[in-house]
Amino acid sequence: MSEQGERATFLEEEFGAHNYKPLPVVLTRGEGCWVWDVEGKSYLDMMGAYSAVSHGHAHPRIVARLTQQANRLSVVSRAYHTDQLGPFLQKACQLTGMERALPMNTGAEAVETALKAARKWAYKVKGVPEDKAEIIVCRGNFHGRTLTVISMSSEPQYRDGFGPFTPGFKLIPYGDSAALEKAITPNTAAFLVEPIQGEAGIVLPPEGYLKACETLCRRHNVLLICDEIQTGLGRTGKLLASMHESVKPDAITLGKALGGGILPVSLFMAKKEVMDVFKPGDHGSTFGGNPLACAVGLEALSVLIEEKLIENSAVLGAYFLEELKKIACPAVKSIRGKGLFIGVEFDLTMITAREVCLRLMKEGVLSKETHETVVRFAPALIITRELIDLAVIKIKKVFEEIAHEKRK
Ligand code: IF1
Repeated sequence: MSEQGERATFLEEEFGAHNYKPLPVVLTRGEGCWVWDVEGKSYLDMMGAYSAVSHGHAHPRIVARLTQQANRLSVVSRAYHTDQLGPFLQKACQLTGMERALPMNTGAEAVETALKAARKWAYKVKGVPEDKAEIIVCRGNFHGRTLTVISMSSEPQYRDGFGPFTPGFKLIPYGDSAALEKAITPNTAAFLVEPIQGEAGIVLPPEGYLKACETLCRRHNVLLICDEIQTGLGRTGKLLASMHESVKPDAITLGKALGGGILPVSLFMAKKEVMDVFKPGDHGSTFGGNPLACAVGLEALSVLIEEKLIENSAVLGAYFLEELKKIACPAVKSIRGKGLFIGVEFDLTMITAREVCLRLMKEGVLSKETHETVVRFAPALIITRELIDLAVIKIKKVFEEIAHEKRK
């Protein structure tokens, strides 16, 4: 690594918290599906910041809108109206079919907002006794890193040393609607679920699972809340992953790509009956709904539709998945995904996903492991067939190298 790279990593090590273990690469520039390190080496970004860069790096329209708005008005707080918030919320509601939206910044904040709304709806509308509301979530969930959100987590590392935890959550197996029915009580406020579990390793539930959960929630007057922060905005080949089964959640959370690959922008969205439990002063955020974020968010939604990124995700995602499945490698246990949301699971007795990512990095492909066994591929939705073919050549080289080593 160059002196510049060494210095950058030293400063991160010396002055930063050690809450990540990044791959040994120092990035300095990004454009479209490409990023460059400080030595000038280019990489295909096949992870897209965990689906936050669906529009590609430095999308011209989004950068232009960002610059224009930044030179006009960025942050004024919600103490006043602005000319950017209403149009952004309207567009988001029109596209998703939700009736109302509450703007926040990060995904975890949108999830926290969802939890507060669900509990307040349980007390004020459903009639659950005060402080008795229960929220059901799935084992293997990932909804963010705040204390209440990790209180719902089944992942020991995400909880270790952070107790005491927020009460009121029930964990059930993912993909099992009978388990949901068994867990529902008269005090159940909501069922919060990822349509496809991302962090767990791109885990797809059985066909019809989400639809069955929707039916159960309706029958028992339980809110169905889909966390679409990673699966939403075209990532799986539909605007929302819940649309694959024509499921209409009572509420959703959006984030990541909503910020156009540039800013943190998130939304909690819901039907009026749920959102209207919030009265002035109940909830808020300094930066939530700031005009700069709204301008970028609106442009991100417009680009998503006008550049047909959702359709591209469906078509090229299917193509990418098929190409990956053609690669023979005994260390690969499974290849799964929907749209451009793909995970390759490796046999840990043969190789770790991190080792695979290191080898991919040397070939000029950037990805990231999850839970030691899964390499995720979630490139920008602007990707072309040519770039997928280029990525497949490099991925194939690494997978076949591994196959050769393991056959010895
Ligand atoms: C990390 C992965 C992890 C999310 C879903 C809410 C949030 C996320 C479905 C919170 C965030 C990020 C967090 C980041 C790595 C990445 C991630 F699944 F995407 F790969 F952690 F598992 N709901 N996921 O996926 O959104 O507050 O981060 O904006 O924490 O390391 P956030």
